[in-house]
Amino acid sequence: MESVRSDATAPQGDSALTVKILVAGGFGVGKTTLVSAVSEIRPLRTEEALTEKSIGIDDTSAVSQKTTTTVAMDFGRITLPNGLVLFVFGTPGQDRFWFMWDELAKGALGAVVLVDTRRLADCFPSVDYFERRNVPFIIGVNNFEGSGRHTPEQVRDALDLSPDIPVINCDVRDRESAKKVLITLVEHIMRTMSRRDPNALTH
Ligand SMILES: Nc1nc2c(ncn2[C@@H]2O[C@H](COP(=O)(O)OP(=O)(O)OP(=O)(O)O)[C@@H](O)[C@H]2O)c(=O)[nH]1
Ligand SMILES: [Mg+2]
Repeated sequence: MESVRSDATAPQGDSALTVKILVAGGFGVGKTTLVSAVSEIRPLRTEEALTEKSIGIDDTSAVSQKTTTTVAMDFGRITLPNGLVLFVFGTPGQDRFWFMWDELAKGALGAVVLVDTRRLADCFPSVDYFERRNVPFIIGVNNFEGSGRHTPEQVRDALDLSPDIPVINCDVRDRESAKKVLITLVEHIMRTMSRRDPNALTH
């Protein structure tokens, strides 16, 4: 596995500001797809085949073409128009890889929680995880065909989220759409930081 720096604000060559963020959510919701869609470098993936051993453990009914699953993490990098460099880490989606999360979350300034409205409850553990640790997060509703259109307000109500948490629709296969999700997260992180410490962004 390639090694990557996971510090939240590691200087990069020309001292560009880099920020570590996570992409989380339930099994097969599109985390690896999002990281791959936005990354300007060849994304690091740790995919393993879903075999008969996963029958009864991994529910693939909603993503029937899915043949692999993330067993450690995804990693990609994107430079935003304002010059900020995001290190984007995708989490594994299955419960049996929960032990990875604390390590992956170290130094992360924020997270995207992806949601499939056909399987809304799958995102509860991720939402819970970031709420408990006070990590700013936003919800990206990945619009799979057949999932029906839900307004961000309906999703917010269903997840019982506070009004300041952005909820946006996206198609994680589309680079521009996925990029918009990340920009929304960065804006949310900055708002949250300046609310918690009004001088945070001027230091
Ligand atoms: N139709 C459709 N398929 C999608 C969409 N997003 C992802 N997929 C497909 O759904 C499957 C799941 O995508 P992944 O990106 O592997 O999901 P993941 O969240 O990384 O999965 P785990 O790591 O196993 O939890 C893949 O087959 C994708 O091609 C979408 O918006 N629409
Ligand atoms: Mg994955």
